[in-house]
Amino acid sequence: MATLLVHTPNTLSSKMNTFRAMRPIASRFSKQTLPAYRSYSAPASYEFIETSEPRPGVGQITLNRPKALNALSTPLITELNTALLSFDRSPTIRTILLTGSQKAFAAGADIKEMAPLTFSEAYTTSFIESWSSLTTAIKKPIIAAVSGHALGGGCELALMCDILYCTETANFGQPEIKLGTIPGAGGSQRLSRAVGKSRAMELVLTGKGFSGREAYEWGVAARCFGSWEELMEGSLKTAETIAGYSKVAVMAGKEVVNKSQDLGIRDGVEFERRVFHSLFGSEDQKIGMKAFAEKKKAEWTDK
Ligand code: CO8
Repeated sequence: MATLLVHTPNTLSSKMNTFRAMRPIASRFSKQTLPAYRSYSAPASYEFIETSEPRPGVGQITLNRPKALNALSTPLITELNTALLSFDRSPTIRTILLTGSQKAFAAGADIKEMAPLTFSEAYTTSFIESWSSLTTAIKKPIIAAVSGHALGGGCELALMCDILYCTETANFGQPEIKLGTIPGAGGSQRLSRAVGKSRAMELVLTGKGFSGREAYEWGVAARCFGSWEELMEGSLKTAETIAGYSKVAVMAGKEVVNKSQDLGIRDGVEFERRVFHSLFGSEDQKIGMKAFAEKKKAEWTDK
């Protein structure tokens, strides 16, 4: 399997077609072929990431390209997309944790890979389009645990996740301006929504970094922690908490919050109410409310 997952073809167009490439691979992970627990702990399968199941229901992906501070190369992103999709399809994984090392979440897109790229190559191969597939293809919640550098594409990758936790000293930023370019994976859009136009403009146009503490104070991060150990423990705890709820309700919760980023308040509230109504058709709504009334722990069926 390792040779299939480490995707290093010669042509740029085949390199960029990561999302198409990962489908047949991910489809090999069928319910029949995998054991029920720790089914996705297959560290030997990947070269640039590691996967594990550190807590019941929690799938962890660790970016692991230490010599390049986890710079996001196409092969790394291919592996990341493959791992995300297989966790998303897993019957046992309920929440995903995405992290890097203590030193670097990711120091950006791989500058050495991008340097020779021409406009026509980037345009005709939709360069990096599939890098954002986690925002559309993955239905389970993704928590980003960020320590160290989260720059350029690394910052954008963290911003794509559903919940962002970081250390106080994490180093966020969109330094692309220093390389003669601009953010390309949603940084200008997601940062503007998170921190406001003026602050986002300052960050994008100066390339100035911001700390994990600032990320927390500005609302980019949900929480910040004093140490790497606390970050990982806090992130795992939250992941485990979410993994303990009904899969149906969690998926619906993610869907409605994400819709708020696309819709105006009136349409958003309407959409939320429709999804809320639809949950009265789930078994878990009956189970959850009955368990409350009977002062019992709900045993979810995910139906
Ligand atoms: N790309 C490729 N290699 C990198 C990158 C990168 N982004 N960042 C670090 N490296 C490599 C270095 O070249 C070096 O390799 P080598 O040992 O072979 O020379 C190794 O990692 C260690 O780096 P440093 O020696 O520079 O380590 P320092 O601790 O001195 O500095 C920094 C750490 C400050 C993080 C520094 O490495 C740096 O400034 N890196 C570049 C940061 C940057 O500009 N990032 C933005 C890139 S552009 C981008 O991300 C566009 C986004 C497009 C969309 C992406 C979608 C997900």
